[in-house]
Amino acid sequence: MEKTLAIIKPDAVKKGLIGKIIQRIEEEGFKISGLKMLHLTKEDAKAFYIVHKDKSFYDSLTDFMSSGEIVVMILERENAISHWRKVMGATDPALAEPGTIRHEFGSSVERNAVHGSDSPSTAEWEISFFYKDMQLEKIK
Ligand code: DAT
Ligand code: MG
Repeated sequence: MEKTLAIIKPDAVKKGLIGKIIQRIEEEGFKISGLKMLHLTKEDAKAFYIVHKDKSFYDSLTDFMSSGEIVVMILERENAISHWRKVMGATDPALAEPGTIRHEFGSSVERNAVHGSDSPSTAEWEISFFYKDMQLEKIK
């Protein structure tokens, strides 16, 4: 089964949406094979979003992502990567389709409630960013 990395971002955690988002994930047929809550430092957030280091929003995005608790999950399903991106909706909640998580719960392009990997190589890199080899052995 394909795996992807999902994050419930600080805005959604602060709004008390962890339960609703996890319920949706399970209803969509994902198996949650890793789950933890953590609070990224600014340095952690900069490392995770290094691909965006030259973007104008990098500083603000990494401030936001280190502003509170997040919930990090490994999701497994057939076509997990593309299916999770479909359930999340477009990056900008204003453009996200009704019924998507970002349409329902996002409040701006930056505070868009959830993250999802965008390709198999990104998923592999993002999963290993949060889960070290020893932990991964245990959830195979
Ligand atoms: P996605 O999260 O849909 O994969 P992305 O990888 O292009 O989107 O950007 C990563 C995050 O950066 C995104 O979830 C929110 C933030 N972001 C993207 N574009 C932005 C913009 N124009 N202004 C502010 N934040 C932005
Ligand atoms: Mg992305």
